[in-house]
Amino acid sequence: MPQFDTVIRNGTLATASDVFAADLGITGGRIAAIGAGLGSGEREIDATGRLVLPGGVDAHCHLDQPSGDGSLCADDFESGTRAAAFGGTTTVIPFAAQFRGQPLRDAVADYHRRADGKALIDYAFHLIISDPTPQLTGQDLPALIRDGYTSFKIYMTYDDMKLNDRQVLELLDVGRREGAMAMIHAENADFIGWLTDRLLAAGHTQPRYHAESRPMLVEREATHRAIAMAELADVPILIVHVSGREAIEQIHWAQGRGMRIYGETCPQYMVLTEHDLHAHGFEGAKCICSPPPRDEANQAAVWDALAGGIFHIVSSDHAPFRYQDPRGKMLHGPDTPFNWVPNGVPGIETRLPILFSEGVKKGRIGLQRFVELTSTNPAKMYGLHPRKGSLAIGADADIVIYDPDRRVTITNGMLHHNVDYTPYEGLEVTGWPETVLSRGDLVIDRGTCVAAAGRGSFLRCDPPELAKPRPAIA
Ligand code: DUC
Ligand code: ZN
Ligand code: ZN
Repeated sequence: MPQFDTVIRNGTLATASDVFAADLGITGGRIAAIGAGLGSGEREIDATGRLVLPGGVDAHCHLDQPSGDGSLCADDFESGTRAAAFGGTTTVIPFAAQFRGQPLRDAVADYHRRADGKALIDYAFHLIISDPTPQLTGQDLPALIRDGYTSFKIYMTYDDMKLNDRQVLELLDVGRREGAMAMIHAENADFIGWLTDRLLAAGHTQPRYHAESRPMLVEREATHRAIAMAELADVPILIVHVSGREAIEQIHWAQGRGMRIYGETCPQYMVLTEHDLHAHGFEGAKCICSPPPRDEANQAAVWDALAGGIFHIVSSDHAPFRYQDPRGKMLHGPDTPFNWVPNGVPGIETRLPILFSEGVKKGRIGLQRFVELTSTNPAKMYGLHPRKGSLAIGADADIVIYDPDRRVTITNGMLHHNVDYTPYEGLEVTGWPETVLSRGDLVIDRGTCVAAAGRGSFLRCDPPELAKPRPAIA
């Protein structure tokens, strides 16, 4: 009689703190044992020469998220979570976005309908607040936080989403009272509007001008203001998708003053530059995202902050829009002006491989730091730890068996999202996820998806420990 449902044998286990040789036993969807020479399993997986990692937690991705401009989010919860799983991610936290005028509960119900019966892996939701009425701040948001939606995103830009400073402060105050994590998109909307009008008036409509309409100082100013608001409200915040040095300096400065300011960055800021927006014809639109990719010096600053501990998490910010598509990047035809091009790049499947190859393999970060940034910290940041994000007895058996030596040239044809391009076409990486388990179930078996849509479960998040204000010590 086998002792375990599954035993993963002879692998090298890596957590945020340790790397060691061991077998791992799974029973009832949870990790039941870690040790040498474990008893038999009903299923035996040989992980010789492989890394055994906690499954990735992609805490910033957009799935089946409608926008007001008529563009279409190319991935729904089925294609998006399948692609995520192929890339070694076992938990996603996309957004339930509120339209102005929409009751927040209705937005949440809408996204549950979108996810239900489709997701292949487990998922939680962040809220996006675009209309912070007294009803929302007084009743609806606190109730949802108590129901397990313990994080919300605030936009300082985008006309249909942006909040003014007073509204941001009101929301940070709710987060403080109820124990939720606030994620801030930090770009100054008026600066962008002013620069955009000048560029368009000069006839500069091509994709490359997207970067000129949102220079680093636009992000630096908003990052500083967000930190000041967090200080005033006395609450931790996370600055999402940080693109370069000047914003990093603001976060580092705040951390140096003892503030709980967290930072997220994404692979696009490690391997793309604004030069990619200059590509021939309209091709640069493929890399339009906000904030935009910067230059090599900013890439180096991002790597320093990853290695030096300033960043806490690496997410994909997967925002999938098709290129050759009137509901995608070519929303207003093949010469769509930069300010009408849907913002975002796909990257849910390539997040781990790019960070592993460019980071671990090239010696910029260690393996434990890789696990921390891609799995453990995102689980902690959003109240899912220790259930997710670690290889610990009793944790969900969400596991990636990773081939650290497989050499892959990324092409869109090998990816599983519903997008007709990848911004990483031709990028050579070393290391790729081979087999992926979610709650002990095989999802990806040596490169083949064996899971059914709808097996993923909704996760209620706890109030994150990291969202707690610093205690006042007399
Ligand atoms: N920027 C965002 O803020 N969200 C989606 C994609 C993007 O580029
Ligand atoms: Zn954003
Ligand atoms: Zn985003």
